[in-house]
Amino acid sequence: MIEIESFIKELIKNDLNFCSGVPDSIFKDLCYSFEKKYKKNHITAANEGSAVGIGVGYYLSTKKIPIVYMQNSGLGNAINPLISLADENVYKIPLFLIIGWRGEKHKNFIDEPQHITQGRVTEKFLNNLNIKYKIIDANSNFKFEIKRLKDYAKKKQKSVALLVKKNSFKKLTKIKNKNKNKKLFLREPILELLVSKLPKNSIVVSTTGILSRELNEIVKKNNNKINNFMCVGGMGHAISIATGMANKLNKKIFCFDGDGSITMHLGSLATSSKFNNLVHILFNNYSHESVGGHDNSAKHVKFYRLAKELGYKKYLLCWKDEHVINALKKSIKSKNSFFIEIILNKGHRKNISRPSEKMNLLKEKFIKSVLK
Ligand SMILES: Cc1ncc(C[n+]2csc(CCOP(=O)(O)OP(=O)(O)O)c2C)c(N)n1
Repeated sequence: MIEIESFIKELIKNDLNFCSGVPDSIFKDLCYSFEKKYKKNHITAANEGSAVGIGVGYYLSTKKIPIVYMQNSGLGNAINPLISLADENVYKIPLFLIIGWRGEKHKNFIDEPQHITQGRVTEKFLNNLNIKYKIIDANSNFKFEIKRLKDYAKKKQKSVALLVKKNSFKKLTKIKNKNKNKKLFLREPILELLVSKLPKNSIVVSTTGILSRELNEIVKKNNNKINNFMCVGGMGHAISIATGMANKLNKKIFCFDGDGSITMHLGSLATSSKFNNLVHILFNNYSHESVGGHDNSAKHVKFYRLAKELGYKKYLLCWKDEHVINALKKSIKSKNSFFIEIILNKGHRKNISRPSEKMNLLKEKFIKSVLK
């Protein structure tokens, strides 16, 4: 396996002194090391397209090649600035991409449904984009690959990519990513509380990552008391799905969102806030917990205040059970768009199950109950 320290040393030796990206579980410890080692030369981006933009800005001010890192799910977000801005037919700005390969085909491993197609088309994407790439795994000669790609990017002024397989990097032994404020609660009991207080058959659209898995278990335990649609992919779009539903249905639509996800496509709130039957609940643990607990780029943002500016008519901040119960009650009665921010501790159970049913069947079941 590749030692993260040697890998970073090699990047720096090749004058790759700056990085921006969105964290990924495939190389979560590497993302930590980027935060720790690159310090001011590291910027966590709101989304992968924005990471490309930040990289372009770095190049324009230094004429040096930036590292842009992401999970392959984020390629879609990155493609627009990659091909319409950094591309060889436009400004010819070289980027050194490091991409985590979810959904890579293994003999004994099938990834989650949202990663299957993305995993299959990742190499095709890179080929179509005319981006030279190298695949690395635990046994790769990474020093050779980094140098070769970097030299090519510099000479041709074109972007290159390292496509990283699962389990390529050795785990770090010391990671301090616990959020120690014991007074704050964890998300799972709050989800349980919310499900217990929501009216039967409430419609909930839940965000990408562990929140949806926790909610899925809770809903099952409660005999499908609510109708939950899990936005398993399309990170950041749960609120837009809820908006599309709120526009068509004459009932309350709840969206359970995460801070990383809400940040990714924040502009969507200017649209969702116009819908008076929408209740947007943000579970803010200040981190991308699902992929390893890295800091979110928006730790300083007071989302409940921002929600007001973006048009939500009611907005509340909660950090205790009684706040949550009260806020939910008010939102259920309200005739206005409603935003609730819940401040949480980081942390989740290690054995939360994944949905076992086919996504398509879950969708059919969901629509059937919505239309009932
Ligand atoms: C476009 C895209 N980029 C990155 C990912 C990987 N990813 C999945 S969940 C997640 C973190 C979500 O953070 P947040 O919304 O704060 O929820 P939390 O993980 O804290 O529960 C990330 C980065 C993804 N699925 N899609």
